[in-house]
Amino acid sequence: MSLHTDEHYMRRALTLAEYGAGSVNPNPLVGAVLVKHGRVIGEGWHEKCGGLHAERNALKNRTESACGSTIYVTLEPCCHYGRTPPCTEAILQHKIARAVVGCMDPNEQVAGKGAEILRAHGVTVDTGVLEHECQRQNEVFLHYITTKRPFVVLKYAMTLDGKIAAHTGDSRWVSGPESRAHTHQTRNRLSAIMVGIGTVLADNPTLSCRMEIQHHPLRVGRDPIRVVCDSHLRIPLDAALVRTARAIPLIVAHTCGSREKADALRAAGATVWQCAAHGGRVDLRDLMARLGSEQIDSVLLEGGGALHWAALEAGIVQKVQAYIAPKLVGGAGAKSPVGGAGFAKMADALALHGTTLTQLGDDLLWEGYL
Ligand code: AOF
Ligand code: ZN
Repeated sequence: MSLHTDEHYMRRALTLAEYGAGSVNPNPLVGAVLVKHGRVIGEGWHEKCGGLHAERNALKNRTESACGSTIYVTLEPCCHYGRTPPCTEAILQHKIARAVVGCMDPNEQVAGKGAEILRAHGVTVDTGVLEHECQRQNEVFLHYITTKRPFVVLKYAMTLDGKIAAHTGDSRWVSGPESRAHTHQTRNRLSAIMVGIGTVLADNPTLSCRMEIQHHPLRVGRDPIRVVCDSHLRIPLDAALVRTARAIPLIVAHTCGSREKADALRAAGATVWQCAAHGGRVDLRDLMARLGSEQIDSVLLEGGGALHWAALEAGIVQKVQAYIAPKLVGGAGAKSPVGGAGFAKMADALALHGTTLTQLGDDLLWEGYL
């Protein structure tokens, strides 16, 4: 089988894996394609956490015996009993001859053992096909399974002159419709969305996922859990976030709010966490540890500037998504995406690596990793 053919089927497996976006967390996105005599005889993906793995779904959907076939799978097949039995057993039972793997699974229960077991039973295993793409698709899972902390994406939209709002605070809209649709795809993909109390008081957002999800068979997004950093519990009981707390989970993280306010928020359906303090504010490392222990594998950080700086300073951010709109709004007092004290020297600035640029309508999306 040529490398070209392997990459072709792995690309198909990547497309299938993407259909699980929004439903699999904290599990990985995984796609699988079964190929026999140059024909696809089965396809599947991991549809939801707790459901069948991609390999078993591809086998379930097969149109003929998988004996002697090749399975293309974006992640190393598992070999452990989790919520579901090992995929390696299914591969062996069905006498699959070859497994082509995108990237390895660092879950310590798997971590190379899946491939090893298959090889020990005579299955040809080739690894690392479109490895980089497969790792990027599962950046959330790969981070969470190894650190038990959520993968944090810092997201903002700014004008070409670096403002996230006019000097009056008006910010509807900085970016264009294509960028905003893209943001909703990300809200669907990540488990939680986090803002500071300043953003809640200024914009009264709902932080839901309102857009149709492209590349998804059902085309509906799901809402991320909302998290607000609110040291003094200043969030109004009639804030949109609180009013929708029974329908979409809301976590309010504070350090020194009153017990009465905490009780009132709980009565409205919110979850209230008292967190450790760091410089008088919610200790973000403590908060990330708690979110991680609640199976929240990812957080989209959507403002404001003070929280962004605190998050960068605490070292909890993995990825930056900056939407840049070709507009100039000016204003010495107009806010920029990252506030706080800032670094004194340009040489100290945080540099992103692995950057990509995507054009979305007239806007540019600049993504990179810290
Ligand atoms: C695969 N294919 O489609 C998935 C894998 O609780 P479980 O049974 O769903 O197991 C979850 C673990 O299994 C997860 O942490 C990851 O290591 C692996 N997920 N593996 O071969 C799949 N979803
Ligand atoms: Zn599995």
